[in-house]
Amino acid sequence: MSRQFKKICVIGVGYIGLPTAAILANSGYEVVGYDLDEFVVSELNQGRITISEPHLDELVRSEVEKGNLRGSTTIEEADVFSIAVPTPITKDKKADLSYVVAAANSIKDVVKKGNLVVLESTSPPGTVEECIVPILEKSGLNIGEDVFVAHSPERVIPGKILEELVENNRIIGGINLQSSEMVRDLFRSFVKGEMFITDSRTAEMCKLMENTYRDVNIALANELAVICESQGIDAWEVRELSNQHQRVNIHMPGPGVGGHCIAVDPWFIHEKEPEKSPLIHQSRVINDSMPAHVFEKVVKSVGKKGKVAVLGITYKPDVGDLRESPILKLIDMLKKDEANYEIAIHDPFIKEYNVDINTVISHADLVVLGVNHKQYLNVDFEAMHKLMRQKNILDTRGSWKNLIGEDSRFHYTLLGCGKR
Ligand code: SAJ
Repeated sequence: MSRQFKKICVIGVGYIGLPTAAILANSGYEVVGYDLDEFVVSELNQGRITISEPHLDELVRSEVEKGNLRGSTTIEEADVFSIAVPTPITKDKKADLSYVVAAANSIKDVVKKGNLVVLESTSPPGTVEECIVPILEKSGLNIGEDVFVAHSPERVIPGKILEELVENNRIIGGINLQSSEMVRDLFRSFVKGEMFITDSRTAEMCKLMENTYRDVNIALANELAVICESQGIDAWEVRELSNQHQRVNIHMPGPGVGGHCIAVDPWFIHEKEPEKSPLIHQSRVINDSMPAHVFEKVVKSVGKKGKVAVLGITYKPDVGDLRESPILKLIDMLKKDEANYEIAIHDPFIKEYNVDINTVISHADLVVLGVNHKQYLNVDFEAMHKLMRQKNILDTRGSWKNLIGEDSRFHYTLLGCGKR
């Protein structure tokens, strides 16, 4: 625990703020989770969590019981303010910084000499310098001398947040060296990874580029998939063989990119430099076009009627997170089209759809594997075959290729494969 700080106010107790608050509490600090959402705060004060993340409930319950962590709907004085609010995207694909602005405004009213402000939320380059610092200056304090400010982007992956908060390397971009060093001292209490110091603009760009790197690579894989479908080639085989080369890492094609990060962050770069980011822009367009591509495959498989059973609707495997899920977009298309589909959904990670899989599959004309949850590797294909009306399978993840790809009793379509 850093001897410099005792009390930490985490602003925004959502996907990042809540696990961060719990870990800080567990590291010996007095932590207040400040959030405007009264329900979230009241649940927190009863030791309950409002997001789905493995092991977080136990940690939050125990820290609340020990009195190290509590929620509040009003901002309080503290030694450190950690901003972990959402930075959503507007309809015209611009960063909506209203939550960051609101957070900075609330800090401005209680900030004191010696305080540290850390922005964890993913933000366009320049947010710390051009948005947060000017607001904090209204407190009358000298920012950089009296109050220290840095950006240290969170880079944890949903499903492994608690583990990655501790194990991941951190980038710390202060408005000056002292700010960065103060964050490093704070993080030392729980971070086992390496910590790298830079300026705030660079830290902002690093985070955006990490997710953009993934997005561009996934777009390349998706483009390969579409090309292979018309060239009579299996993109999955191309990927497997090409990746034998030591300098090649082709990502996985799929029904599109979901989640709140990879599908959003590239826009924050494009917004700043629209003329200079055609590759980043085109990658977003390609990935966003994938649900419609899958929809066309549904129509090709069963026409515009019949029962479609969708297995897996979360944005990625083995998490209960639906944010920006491309499969939900596909389901919207199936519902909206003039077609007449009966849609049945199964997903073990979503309470509403954690239903009997046999009922979902029963009399289906098409089964779409939407997400490759581990559980779907153990599907009883004998039973599936018996239960289905027409034996059409559409695998959007390449998961069932080796299980039923060669089974002539099914009409198996694989996204990215032009061989069958
Ligand atoms: N996906 C593909 N093909 C692939 C890999 C992923 O289609 O080869 C799809 C997934 O199905 C999913 C989406 O991309 O729909 C994103 O999934 P993901 O697991 O790659 O990433 P996220 O969004 O869960 O988390 C990312 C992570 N960033 C990087 O790996 C660079 C995480 O470390 C970040 O903290 C997180 O974004 C964030 O909060 O920014």
